[in-house]
Amino acid sequence: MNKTLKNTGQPPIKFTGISLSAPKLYAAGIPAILSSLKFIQKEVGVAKGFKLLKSMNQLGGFDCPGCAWPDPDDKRALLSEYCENGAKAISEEYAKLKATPAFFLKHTVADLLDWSDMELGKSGRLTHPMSWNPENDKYEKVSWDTAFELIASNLNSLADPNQAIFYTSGRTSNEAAFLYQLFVRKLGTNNLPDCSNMCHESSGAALSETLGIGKGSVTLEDFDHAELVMVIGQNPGTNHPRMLSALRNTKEAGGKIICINPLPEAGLISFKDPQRPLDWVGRGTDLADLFIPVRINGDLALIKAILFLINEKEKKKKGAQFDWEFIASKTSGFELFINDLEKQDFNFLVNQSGVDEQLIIEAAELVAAKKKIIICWAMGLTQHKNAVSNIQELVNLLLLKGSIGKKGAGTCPVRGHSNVQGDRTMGIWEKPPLSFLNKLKEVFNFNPPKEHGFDVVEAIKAMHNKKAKVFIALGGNFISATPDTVFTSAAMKNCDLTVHVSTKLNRSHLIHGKKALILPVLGRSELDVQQSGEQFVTVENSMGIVHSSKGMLPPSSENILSEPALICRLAAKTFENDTIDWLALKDDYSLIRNKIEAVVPGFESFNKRVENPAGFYLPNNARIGDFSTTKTGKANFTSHTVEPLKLKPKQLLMMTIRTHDQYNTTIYGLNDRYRGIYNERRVILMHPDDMVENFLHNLDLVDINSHFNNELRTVEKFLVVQYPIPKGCSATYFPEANALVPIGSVADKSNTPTSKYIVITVEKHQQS
Ligand SMILES: Nc1nc2c(c(=O)[nH]1)N[C@H]1C(S)=C(S)[C@@H](COP(=O)(O)OP(=O)(O)OC[C@H]3O[C@@H](n4cnc5c(=O)[nH]c(N)nc54)[C@H](O)[C@@H]3O)O[C@H]1N2
Ligand SMILES: Nc1nc2c(c(=O)[nH]1)N[C@H]1C(S)=C(S)[C@@H](COP(=O)(O)OP(=O)(O)OC[C@H]3O[C@@H](n4cnc5c(=O)[nH]c(N)nc54)[C@H](O)[C@@H]3O)O[C@H]1N2
Ligand SMILES: [Mo]
Repeated sequence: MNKTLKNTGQPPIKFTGISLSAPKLYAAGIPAILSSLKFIQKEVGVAKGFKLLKSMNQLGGFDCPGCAWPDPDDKRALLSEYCENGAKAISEEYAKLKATPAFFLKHTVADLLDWSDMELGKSGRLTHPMSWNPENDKYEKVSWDTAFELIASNLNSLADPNQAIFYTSGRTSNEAAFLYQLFVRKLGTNNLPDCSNMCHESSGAALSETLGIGKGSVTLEDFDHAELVMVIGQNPGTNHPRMLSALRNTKEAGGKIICINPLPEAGLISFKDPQRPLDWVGRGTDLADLFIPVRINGDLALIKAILFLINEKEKKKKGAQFDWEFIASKTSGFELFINDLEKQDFNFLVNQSGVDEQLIIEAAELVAAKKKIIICWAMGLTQHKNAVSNIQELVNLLLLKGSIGKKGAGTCPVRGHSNVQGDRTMGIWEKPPLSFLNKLKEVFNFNPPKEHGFDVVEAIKAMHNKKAKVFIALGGNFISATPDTVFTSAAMKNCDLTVHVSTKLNRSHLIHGKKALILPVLGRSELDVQQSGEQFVTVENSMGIVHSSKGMLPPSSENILSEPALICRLAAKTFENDTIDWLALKDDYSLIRNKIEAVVPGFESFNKRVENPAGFYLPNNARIGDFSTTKTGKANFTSHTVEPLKLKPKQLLMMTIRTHDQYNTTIYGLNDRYRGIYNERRVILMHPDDMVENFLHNLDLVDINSHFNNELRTVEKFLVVQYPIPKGCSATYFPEANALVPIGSVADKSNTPTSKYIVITVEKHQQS
């Protein structure tokens, strides 16, 4: 099937039998518990499943491989810190089924390309290192030594180390990440793209410039003290379910919540806490005091309009709105900012936000009276051309209110992968700061390269034009997660060698270079025993707490390695007689932590402090109101222009979003329960008026064209689903629609693909 499609890296077109119901108005509750139990029973089995849940996110247990939302610092009741999607994440990781060499013997790569993403993942845990044999188009078992020799000889024969690319996904532990970047820099390149480049890179860029730290400033406790929490461009009910408890705490302490999202996501409206049986029968907690259905990328205009109204109020009564003392002592650039704000045309802003003026007035009223504000955001803000501006405009709001560096207030970029923030701290970054490189030099006695490396988009382009020849991925699913699938697919196939360090089979293993390896590793839940005994690793959550994570179940196979061991053995093979004793580091992870302590600020007495099972906070200048790390030495106001939306007739904006049954490219199931869309992923959510204008009915089959500059990209056969989405906006699921995200369409400054802003037209599919 789909002969021409499947070699382009896109999932095959298979329809699974859609059914629809009304979108849900609350998140969690009994359906969430039932759904978790179903997954655990099916994928892991009851006994092991219960053992897993008991240990997940508990003090001394292992860190949930799902999202990066933090756990409470102190009390954690049995089973209390799991959520439905955490249960799915762990069931998916510790699967009963195994993708053994016998499995690969049965299926050629060409055959596997016909499998859906869900089917690939459900083939089970990888058990042996595998090497692709071009003669029979199958992956075959190899020894670890052979695999390492192949990689080492390819790396050592490159004319320039910058011809190799080393991707990282955000599940990698601190220990593995630190070793990996050390290996890569010792080799001589900063080509360390990571999933962050597609995720919160825009947040990092925006916050570093304005507040002098690329991370958020709040702690979990701040939610108990906030007068107002704004949740913008984020779907916590699905992607960070444990965040709903924090929002509930805000409400119970008398705080207000504003949600800004094109979609009325269930978790934004109301929440029934699975840990509170009384909630199950009642209404639960109403979360949003105000829900604003912003147009896709209407946020900058919307926030500016709110600030405009607040400034008008301030002019009437000085000091009622702005925190003048904070502005005077802590910030820079206020005059420029306020002059620019006063010049704005309010009606233009209202118009560009796509929101009724009345709602903006209500939002301004809610913001007006408050001085302790937390702003949370995720991909709905970061994956736009003007993503950095979006976030900096939010910073402007916080600065006007003096709402940062104090209890109950601050920035909360809600991170995705469970250790994506830690990986950055460990140096997984194509643009490492000089201070970090100098420390590496001092501690390890070599000259790390200073030239910046490739980020994700640049890496794809480099492989496409054959400047890069070796691609190695520590986790992740590069083909399906990156933009412009057809282009990226051609890029990967250009490589001489592609290597994937993975737990499960995915499409990136099937769209490969001239030589290809799959190297299986331990997951979070598994016991990691090395020469010096049982090991644990460490991770950093969304709020900068570093803590240990220790697996407890027997490894899925005796032939798999831990990530740290894999990197050490590869390094030892690549650099013979190296000054770094890689094999000793592998035997005892506390030695790796000593090296981290020597290089990375904030990790003093690392091994000692991590003995506290709740972990420790890393230093955070914004949290304590110290902005001396910015260029001006103060927190910076910034001014941003709202570009008017220019669409041609029939063009719509499209965002690519996650369903309730997936973890990025890992598809747990086919239901998007909260949105009432069951058993199908190939859908496009549309406003009824846009359907009428295009002569479309519910469940019509359409092709979607993406228009960027003069380029045209098309995907075929999506089912139209009428949905409460603002007119002119539409939504599809990631990764099915990634072929529509142009490689050239990226955010200013962060170079993040604009996965939430794709200009499309739809047309009825013509049966050929
Ligand atoms: N279960 C589960 N958990 C996950 C993940 C997962 O796939 N599954 N992924 C993890 C990762 S890596 C990440 S980064 C996070 C992602 O977490 P989210 O950012 O919540 O994920 P998305 O599905 O991309 O949803 C973006 C939300 O932004 C809204 N949105 C889109 N465009 C706009 C816009 O222009 N303006 C506004 N205001 N809103 C907009 C969408 O309607 C949607 O509700 O979750 C993490 N946690
Ligand atoms: N269109 C569109 N594209 C997007 C997004 C979007 O919203 N829209 N979101 C972007 C975002 S926010 C992100 S973060 C990226 C995600 O990009 P990635 O991180 O590259 O993708 P994942 O789907 O999370 O990776 C899943 C694979 O990781 C492997 N894996 C799982 N656990 C482990 C482990 O413990 N160790 C190792 N070594 N491997 C493991 C498994 O083999 C699994 O198949 O996608 C981005 N792409
Ligand atoms: Mo992410």
